[in-house]
Amino acid sequence: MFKLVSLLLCMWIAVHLQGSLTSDSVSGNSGRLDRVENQMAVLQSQQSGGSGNFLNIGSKYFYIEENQKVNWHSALNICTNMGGHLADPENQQELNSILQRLIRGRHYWLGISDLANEGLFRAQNTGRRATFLKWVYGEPNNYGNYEHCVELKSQQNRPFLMNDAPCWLNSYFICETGAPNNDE
Ligand code: MMA
Ligand code: CA
Repeated sequence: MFKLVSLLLCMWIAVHLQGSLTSDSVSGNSGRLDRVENQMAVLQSQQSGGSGNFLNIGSKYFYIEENQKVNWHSALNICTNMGGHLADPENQQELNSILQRLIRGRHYWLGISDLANEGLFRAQNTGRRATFLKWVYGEPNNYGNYEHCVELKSQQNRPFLMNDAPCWLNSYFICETGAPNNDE
């Protein structure tokens, strides 16, 4: 009799445990985790992104994130939360000033993608076709059919140039703003 009661009790516990671990609650938790991670990233960027870390080029300011790697969409959120947007350098002078500061071997997200139309690279900030694109030889190649976000990368001591890469990859990133937020 005691065995039967404890067996029933175990079954009851098992059913309830399973109920609380449905795929719904697991995906809900990972969504929450994503948001927490994103918020952490924003706070870290704000901490390191004081005015001193913005690079003034002409009328623009660029912020180069070197402490944390995130996917393209998180990079977008972080730059927006910093009061700017994921960078889209518009000319060689802007690009050169950025390139000097990048660390070789690293990859940096830019605010350019062909997520809306394959093969048509748009600046995220304006939604318009990106006018200044400097590709690595052979790029963009939409490798594996899943490369829709543009990064800066350098290979084997070659200069940093653009490459289309999978948006879900974690990389460093570059934000841009008209005026840096000195309050952070
Ligand atoms: C990697 C990746 C691609 C790039 C190729 C170039 C294998 O994929 O970085 O985006 O186009 O390398 O060889
Ligand atoms: Ca590519």
